[in-house]
Amino acid sequence: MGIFDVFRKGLQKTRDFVTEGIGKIAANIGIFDEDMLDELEMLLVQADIGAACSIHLMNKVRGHIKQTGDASKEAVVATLRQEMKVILGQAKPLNFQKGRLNILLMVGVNGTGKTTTSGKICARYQAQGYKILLGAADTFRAAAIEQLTVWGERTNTPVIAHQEGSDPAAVVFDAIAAAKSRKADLLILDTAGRLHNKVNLMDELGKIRRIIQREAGEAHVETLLVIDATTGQNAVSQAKVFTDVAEVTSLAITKLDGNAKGGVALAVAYETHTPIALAGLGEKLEDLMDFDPEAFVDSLLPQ
Ligand SMILES: Nc1nc2c(ncn2[C@@H]2O[C@H](COP(=O)(O)OP(=O)(O)OP(=O)(O)O)[C@@H](O)[C@H]2O)c(=O)[nH]1
Ligand SMILES: [Mg+2]
Repeated sequence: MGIFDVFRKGLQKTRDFVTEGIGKIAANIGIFDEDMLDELEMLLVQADIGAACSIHLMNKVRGHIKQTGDASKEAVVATLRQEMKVILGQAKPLNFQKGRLNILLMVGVNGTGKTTTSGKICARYQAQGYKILLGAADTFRAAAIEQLTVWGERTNTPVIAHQEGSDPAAVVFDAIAAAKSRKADLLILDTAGRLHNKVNLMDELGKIRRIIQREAGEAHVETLLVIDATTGQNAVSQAKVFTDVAEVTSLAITKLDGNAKGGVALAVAYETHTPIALAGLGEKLEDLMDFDPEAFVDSLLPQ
């Protein structure tokens, strides 16, 4: 299945909700008046696109109608599609290069799919001939370390781990030393994402970043924020906290299979101004694709 088919399947619920809603609103006269535009705005919010992003989209729609005088359903849908693509931006996949040290720092709230996505990314780049190391910098639970170890075994990749409760920054220190001495191309660092306290989170991630800067100043570093698409607007507020405290370079949206609230991808991209690099589409090793903004919009709101 190509990404378009996967998106079409994953976003079916959201698509049906939005397209049926628009059809109903425009059913009588086929053009949008002010009340109908308000209804459309509500519909977007209900589709988990988020209040701010929905208001922004509708401002664009209203502006376009004012400019062209065209309030037809077709014109409204076309403007929405166009502006959704602007929000998602150009496709921006992860940008690693073999032959140098790349470090990928995985961040995000518990259960969003950091460890699973680490394993998937490991498998993908290994297939491209990268020499990879995994670092278990989520030392919060023993199970977290074990889970990463299982992915290491599955992909035949060494895992650098300390004991449960140890200092994540120390794991990062050792993992970088190992990556350098083994001349690894890619070090993937799985972290804990407890969000109990923004200050703690900032301290922990800040400490990890300082170690990376000090010990691997030459490395190409990317910070991938993992977002669970089934958690709706929670995902949006989490994303804001993480992009505030960590230097997030791109997003991975997971669980776009299943019961995804697909509109969340738009809300998160709008609120964080951060590109979505990856889409998680299941629990298996191969269920990872580069995020494709065009295919996403085509699946969410077909012309
Ligand atoms: N359906 C589906 N499930 C996923 C996807 N990605 C991860 N999962 C599942 O989500 C659950 C949590 O994934 P983890 O990778 O353990 O998440 P985590 O962020 O590492 O969680 P913590 O270590 O607790 O912080 C697991 O049951 C995964 O199999 C996905 O793209 N689709
Ligand atoms: Mg984990």
